[in-house]
Amino acid sequence: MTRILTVAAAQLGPIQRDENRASAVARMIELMRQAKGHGADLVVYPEAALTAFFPHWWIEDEDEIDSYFESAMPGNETAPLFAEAQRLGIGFHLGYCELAFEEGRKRRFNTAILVDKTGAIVGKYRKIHLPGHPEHRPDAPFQNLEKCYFETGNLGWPVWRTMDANLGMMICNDRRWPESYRSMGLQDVELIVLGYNTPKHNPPAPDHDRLGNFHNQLVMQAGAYQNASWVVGVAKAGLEAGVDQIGGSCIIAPTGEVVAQAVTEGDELVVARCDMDLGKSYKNSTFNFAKHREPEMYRLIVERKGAMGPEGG
Ligand code: CDT
Repeated sequence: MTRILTVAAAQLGPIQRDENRASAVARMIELMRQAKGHGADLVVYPEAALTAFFPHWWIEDEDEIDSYFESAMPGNETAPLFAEAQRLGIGFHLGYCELAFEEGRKRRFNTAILVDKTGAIVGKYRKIHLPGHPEHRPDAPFQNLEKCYFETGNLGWPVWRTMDANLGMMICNDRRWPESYRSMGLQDVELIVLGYNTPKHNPPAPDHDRLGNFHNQLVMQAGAYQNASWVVGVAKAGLEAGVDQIGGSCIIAPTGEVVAQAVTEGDELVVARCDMDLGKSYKNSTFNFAKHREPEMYRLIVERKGAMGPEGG
């Protein structure tokens, strides 16, 4: 019997600075209802989906910083999203900014959760690759202060068995790094979901700007193919508080092919029926890790020994 998971990528257009969570959640619920109409089992929302992407601004006031974080999930404002998902019998993935009290102190993470069709949180991931810079750059057109506002994620890359499939998560910048995919590929992941907030302009390297959409797709298609997994990447797109962000939310098959893609920079749903067994032939042939992968050889190469003899290359 085939294992079809119908997945909806729920791209969000910009959330402006003065838009409250209730409004953002209402937009997400509208997309969730559309997804249900398409027979979706799982809806994937963007990174930090509840507010404008505040790491683009320098904020000094601690209370103001905290106001962009959730100290409970679900909390008062997100409870309607959970209730609707439960009513519709649909799972979802949500990126948000998490305020935690751990090890006797306040901690802030860029977090994502996986919620099953009963409304239960079955998985949590905290972003590991935090891009940008920790210090205020007053001369830059906008900031990229994730290193200032978040701690590095401390939960690794687990893979969860839920909805009859092996699911994993990463967040935005993680998608540019092969080890994010590989860590889950080694756990037989079948579907990786992620959200992103990616400015069209990269102030430290403006010559990369023309390639923003290409690189977005390149890394996710490569990660999907090399690990024989579905990858679903979902943007918060468009002009948000003066920062223009790419769209291009897409659903990518384990073949590396894009099977569905958003065409706007606003709220938009794209849906695909994803066969969770589609990656099997790749996992059993080209990417049979047990047969063809030689971790010991990689270690020797890194240590500049190995294939080229004890003198190194
Ligand atoms: N949110 C996030 O991680 N954004 C980064 C911007 C980096 S600029 C190349 C991203 O990788 O999309």
